[in-house]
Parts: sequence; C-alpha cells; structure tokens
Amino acid sequence: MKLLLSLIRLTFLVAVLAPIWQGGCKIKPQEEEKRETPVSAENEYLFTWQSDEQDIVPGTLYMRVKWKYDRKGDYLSFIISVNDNDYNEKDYIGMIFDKNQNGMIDLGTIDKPYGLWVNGMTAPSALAEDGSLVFAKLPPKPGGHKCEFDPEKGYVFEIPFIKWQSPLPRSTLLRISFVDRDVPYGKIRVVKTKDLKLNIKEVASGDENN
Ligand SMILES: [Ca+2]
Ligand SMILES: [Ca+2]
Repeated sequence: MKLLLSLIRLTFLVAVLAPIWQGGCKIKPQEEEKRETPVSAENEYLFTWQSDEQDIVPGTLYMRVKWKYDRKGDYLSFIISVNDNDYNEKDYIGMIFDKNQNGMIDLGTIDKPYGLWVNGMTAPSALAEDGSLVFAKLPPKPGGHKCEFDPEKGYVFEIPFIKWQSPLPRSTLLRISFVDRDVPYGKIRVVKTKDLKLNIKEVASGDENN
C-alpha cells in the first residue's frame, strides 16, 4: 500500500513539474538570443583627437557619428557632429565607402568619395592620403545634406540619404574625414577616422514601421 502511495505521489510530482521544467527551458534560449543581438550599440561612434594631433580647435576635437539603415527604402542616413569653432563655408566632411567592395578604401576617385561642404553643396572629388579631398573644378551642386553651425558646439551634419547601389551590400567599410579651411598653412587641418566596418543589414533601423 505504501509503495502504491509513493508511486502515486511520484506520478503527481512528475505531472506537475514537467510543464514548469519545459517552460523554464523555453525561456532560457530567448534570453540568450536577446543578449547576442545588440540592437543599436554599433551604430554610434565617437572619435577624439588631442591638441597635438590637430590644429582645428585648441583642446580636444570630437567627431560623433550616428548612422542607421532604413530597411524599407534600403538606404543609409547619418548625423555627424564636429566641434569646430569657426564657420567657413568651404569646411567639409569626406565620407568614403568601399563602393567597389574590394575590402579597402581606395585613394583617388575609385571609391567615389562624398565631399560635403557645410554650405550644403558638393562636387565630384578624389581622396588624398591624409583624408582630404581634391574637388573637381566643376560648378558645385546641392549635396542633399544639411549642416548647422553653433559657435559653442560646432557643426552638425544631417545626411539623410546614401545609396550607391541597389540593393546595398550587407556590409561596407567607411572612412570619414573633416577638413577645416581656417587652419593656417603648415598646421594640421585634416582629421580622419579609422576605417569603420558597417554591418548594414544587421543593424535595426527603427524605421521599419514607417
Ligand atoms: Ca572652421
Ligand atoms: Ca574600395
């Protein structure tokens, strides 16, 4: 009789605990999945150059780069801020993507650099070793970007739409430079980032429902 009671108890325990156990197993992989998929951690970068690395500002120069990928429109957009302290309409940022997908940022016109002046204009350009661009002697055209200047904070570039092929590749390298035209000759007026690897299609856009 005792044995029978023990068996009934055991069966009851198994019946009650099994779903809880299974439930516990189901929850765990979801938690792990979340941890392994950072949503926005890699689409913001901050670069700094100390006073011995540039003559654009007296102290530290900052460049903050935020970008996102819009899955629906298959394009990239950027917000880039640089704390330059004096406005010059020919100051510009250079953005060079590995457009020919050969695994490197090429000098010259091969990767078709974007040179975006703070006055909203652009012209075809070639990339030089130091990160600066040599602009073609052609009439400039609107670049599709906007730039605001605040003497306290510097420039904020809004670059809403970049798409050089369709569909965009899964990933690309990107080098960004900034050139300040107000720096006297012989001083350091150009800064450039290391080459970033943008994993374009792994980064959430935040615009999926738009
Ligand atoms: Ca300047
Ligand atoms: Ca290239």
